[in-house]
Amino acid sequence: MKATAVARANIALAKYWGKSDDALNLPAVPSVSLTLDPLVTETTVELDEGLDDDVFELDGQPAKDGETKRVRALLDEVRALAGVTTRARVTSRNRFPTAAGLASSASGFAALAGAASAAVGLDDSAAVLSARARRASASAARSIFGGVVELPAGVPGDDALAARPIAAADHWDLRVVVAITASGRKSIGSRDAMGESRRSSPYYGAWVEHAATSTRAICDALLARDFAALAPLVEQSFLAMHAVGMAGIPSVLYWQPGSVAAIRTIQGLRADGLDVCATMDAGPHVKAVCTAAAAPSVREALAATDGVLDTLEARIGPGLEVTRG
Ligand code: 2P0
Repeated sequence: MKATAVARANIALAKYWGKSDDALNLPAVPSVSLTLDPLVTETTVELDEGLDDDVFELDGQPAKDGETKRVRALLDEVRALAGVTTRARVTSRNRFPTAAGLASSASGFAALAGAASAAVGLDDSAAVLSARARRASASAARSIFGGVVELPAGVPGDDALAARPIAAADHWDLRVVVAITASGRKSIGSRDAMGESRRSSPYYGAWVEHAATSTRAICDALLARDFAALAPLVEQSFLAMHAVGMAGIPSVLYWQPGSVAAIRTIQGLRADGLDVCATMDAGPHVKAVCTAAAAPSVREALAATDGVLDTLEARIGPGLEVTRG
């Protein structure tokens, strides 16, 4: 009645932004990501007859009510399937700085899905765990798998939607150098921001329409290990996502001066012949995706860029690992 799971953060090269079904948390567009090492969340779920309610501790502190509610929803789902009513103690630790702008919700809900299922005695497939993690946070569906992972767009009502691996972690030795450009919490969370985009951005329809073509081309470039083809497509995906948000009312503008400076550094390195491109998520930090050979120069150049406070480096890693007991 106790299990521990480890899952890793992921970074989307083709971005998820917008939902086709809010109740089932289905993405309106397909996305493709790299699972990242060593950006790990470790989560233990232990059923405890002595508890009146679920308890969720995150990084050594009692979690906020909103976070506990999302955890409880996932626990309720697995308890109902297993015919169990016992409350659970959930302990989760992020082994990476949450300020790095690499969503801990992805690794967190992937690890929770794995640990909760094993703790109640279910023997779920990775696809079932991915669909369960998706209901909690769509990017978490991708962190169930290692390597290069695709989450298709969801058809409204399709509650079985899961991510799927399209290449193993050793397919291509890519690195991700994160340039941290701000401290503190971001202005608006991605869930609210993507909702605003759907409601009020004039570019939302074009974004959704273009996503299938764009994601297919990004998958093809990844599978062919074709960096020259990949780089402009990855930058188009994040720039289009941010443009959609910026054009909403209220506008969602995550960029800081250091974000623009870091993008210019990355594009300058590419013009000089390095295999590197930029991407950004729902925050001000810039992530450089590059080959292993380019990584030392990329990190050095970003660390020397005005407005970049710190850098960290990740590589492609494995999927969910679960231990019972
Ligand atoms: C992504 N993001 O593809 C995109 C790019 C942020 C920018 O997935 O509402 O926390 O929980 O499904 O998964 C962040 O969104 O949103 C995200 P919910 P989630 O990585």
